[in-house]
Amino acid sequence: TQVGSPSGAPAEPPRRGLGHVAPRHDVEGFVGSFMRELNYGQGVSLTRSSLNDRYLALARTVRHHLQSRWMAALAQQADDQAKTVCYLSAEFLLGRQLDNAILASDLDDVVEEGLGQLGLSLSTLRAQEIEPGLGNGGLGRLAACFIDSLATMSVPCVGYGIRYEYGIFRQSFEDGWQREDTDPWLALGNPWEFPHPEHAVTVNFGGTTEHYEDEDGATRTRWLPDWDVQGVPYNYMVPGFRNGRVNTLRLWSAKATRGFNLNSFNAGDYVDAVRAETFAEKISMVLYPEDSTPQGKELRLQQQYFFVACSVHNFINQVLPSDFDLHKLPDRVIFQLNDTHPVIAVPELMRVLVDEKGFDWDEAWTITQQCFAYTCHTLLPEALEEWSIELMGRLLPRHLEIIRRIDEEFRAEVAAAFPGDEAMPRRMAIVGDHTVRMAHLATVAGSKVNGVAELHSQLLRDKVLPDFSALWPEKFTNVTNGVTPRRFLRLANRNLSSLITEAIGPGWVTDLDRLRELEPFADDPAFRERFREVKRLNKATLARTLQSRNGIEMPTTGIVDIMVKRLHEYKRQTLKVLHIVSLYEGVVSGRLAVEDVTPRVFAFGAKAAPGYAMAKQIIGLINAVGATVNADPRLDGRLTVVFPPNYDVTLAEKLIPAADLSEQISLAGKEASGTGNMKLALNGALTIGTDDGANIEIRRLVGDENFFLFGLLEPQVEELLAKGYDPASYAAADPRLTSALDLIASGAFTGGDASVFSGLVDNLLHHDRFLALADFSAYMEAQDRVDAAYADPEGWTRSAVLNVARCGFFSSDRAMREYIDKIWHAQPVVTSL
Ligand code: 6GP
Repeated sequence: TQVGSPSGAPAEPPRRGLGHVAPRHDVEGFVGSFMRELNYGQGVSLTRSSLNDRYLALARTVRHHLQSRWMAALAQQADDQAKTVCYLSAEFLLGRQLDNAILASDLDDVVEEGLGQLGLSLSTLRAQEIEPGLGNGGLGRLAACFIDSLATMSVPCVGYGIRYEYGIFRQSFEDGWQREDTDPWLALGNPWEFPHPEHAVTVNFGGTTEHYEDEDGATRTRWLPDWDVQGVPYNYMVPGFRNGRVNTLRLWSAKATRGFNLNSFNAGDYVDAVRAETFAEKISMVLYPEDSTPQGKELRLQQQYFFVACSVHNFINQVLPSDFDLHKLPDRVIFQLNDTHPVIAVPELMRVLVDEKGFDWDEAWTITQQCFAYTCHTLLPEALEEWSIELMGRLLPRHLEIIRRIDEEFRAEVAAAFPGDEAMPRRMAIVGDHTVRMAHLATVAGSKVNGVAELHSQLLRDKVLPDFSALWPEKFTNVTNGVTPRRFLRLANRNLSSLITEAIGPGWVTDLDRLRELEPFADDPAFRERFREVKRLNKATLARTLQSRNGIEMPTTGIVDIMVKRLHEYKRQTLKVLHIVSLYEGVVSGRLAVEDVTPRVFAFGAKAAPGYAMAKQIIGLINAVGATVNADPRLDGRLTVVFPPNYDVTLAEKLIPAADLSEQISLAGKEASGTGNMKLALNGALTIGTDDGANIEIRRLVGDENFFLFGLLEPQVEELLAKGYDPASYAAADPRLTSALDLIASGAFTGGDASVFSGLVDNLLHHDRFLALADFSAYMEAQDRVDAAYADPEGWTRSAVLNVARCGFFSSDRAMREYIDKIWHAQPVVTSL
């Protein structure tokens, strides 16, 4: 057997036990190691060191503990010949690494005490870490939760993605309008990655293909590309929770195959000298700031093929032993396609098997179909990626040929299964008139296709891919999303974690169903009082964070009402704004007595895709309404809008534990799952939500009486749209809605300038694609129920405790078990600590 080095490639035969020295797990060992990192890693003395020096030294000291397990895990994985989950994802939204590494290696006390002896504070150093923003939202964060769970469950997994030099843009507000700046997250050094340039992979693009006869007289194809780049792997450690397991996340960075042009340089043409480098490196330069709506950009297809080609090559040629029999590939790997972004891996594996490894087409196709599975994360038709045939042919001519052959054979299969139905093969085609439909390719190639919550999986079968589910009903399945309890409860909410552990012991961290044992405590007044104390502390922490991060004043009394997610019309931040405007309008018009208004803090966090004009308008509106409402003395400080810019994982970890109320108000049938809804419920927030995505499952588990349901159901939405939706009639029917819209349209929030939001109001009155006005009255009524419930602190706390106790199902550990059972059939490996 061969032993993989962390880069995946074997160096020399193993001599087990001689490979590494384990670091000491005590304060003295920690202090010595920290000082060595500071002195000899950073080259500074403690007294002369900067904050960044100290942070880097701390991170490197902590990482020793993971590295030592990482090496052992990789050696063992090669020995075990275990099946590996290769999670292919264009996004991994990791969040900060330091605290998770300390937690995973059980170093909390050692680090606190060690730093204390040196006169340093952990909280100051941890604030120095810049989070890697390598994802847009839910899809990328889910990938990060999944790899955390797989490591914690000792399942061999490699996450494969892109090391974007600039992650999701930095958001700031200028006069309330979103401004985007680059995110130079690598500028101060990144102690969490390990580059392995010696294992760079060459990735080809463009050119043509040619047919030739091999020695056996068979016709084969070769690709004659006309340009290439290199993919350099950067490895990240993915530690399991105190189980000795460390998996790998391998992110690829693009580099020019040849260095700069010395002749041009010597001739003084510096721009030309670096042209090739710039051209190559742009591929991994920046994360597309899109969420759910891809732009048909050539660079995006380059990015997708780039990381997927590197990953397939790495697994087959560098991770597997060199004598591995590729006929057995399905025993050793499953490539999980995180939405359509990595689907070009399907023709790539075919190309590798047929063109490079000499397999017959049919044999290769049988293997390929067993090696892939596809998860869909959306229902918006505009988010199902299609690539123009012209672009695909120009960039990846061999892949287009392969896709065409897969498509032809598939259409023949459909025609045979449904004789006489000519429309069906056309509807199901992978290659349409002008485009290649990546979701169809993924469905044809995947051994399984899954949605991410029950309703989503059902709509995927019934509405998005109905023909496919008629052809292959057994291919379709559901795995409801989950979130990692390590980051989003144990680390983000230490106060609640301690309270839970005190009540039921520490086992819940890796077995979240055990939160059920908290149920009886919901009826214990003393426990409820401590639970409220936890919320109070978390609100105070949030208020301090907002103050120091953005100079924002946040009251700490009243309902903390939180809506955090990407800005999108289907998520309906506008509905939330209409609620706020209506309360405000009620008070200033005298319809509501101010003392009858329940004090609330409305907290938003949301980035809008830079090209999404309406989303940016909505951000402007939230800020304009906030500025007016917060400053109006007639409200007596009862309503406060806070909208800290640049919502990211780090901020989420502060907002979520402080929440009383979780806003999950998407139009029914549009939110595939949601995962923020799970994090908030697990942290003791009650949900006000529609019958959509995972809300449905949350409500079923926590009980109707502990959830504020409102709004149209998915079939009612369909019905209303079919018979013709007239938003203006809804506005006319509810005077509160008329007044709220009038107030916005009047310029009351824009210093009298009525033009600023006239487009937004017009759009609501005349289009309102996501039926915000149709759900307004029901939403207001549900908010009245919220106020009434909050007036009874004991009842509210009881509900909050029950939300925590009953949401253990939403652990990503459970989601991973389901993927393993239904889709991957991988096994955990035994890891010795
Ligand atoms: C998101 C879905 O919008 C969200 O509902 C879900 O919880 C999350 O994926 C994880 O499954 N989808 C995306 O972020 C996306 O880009 C193409 O979909």
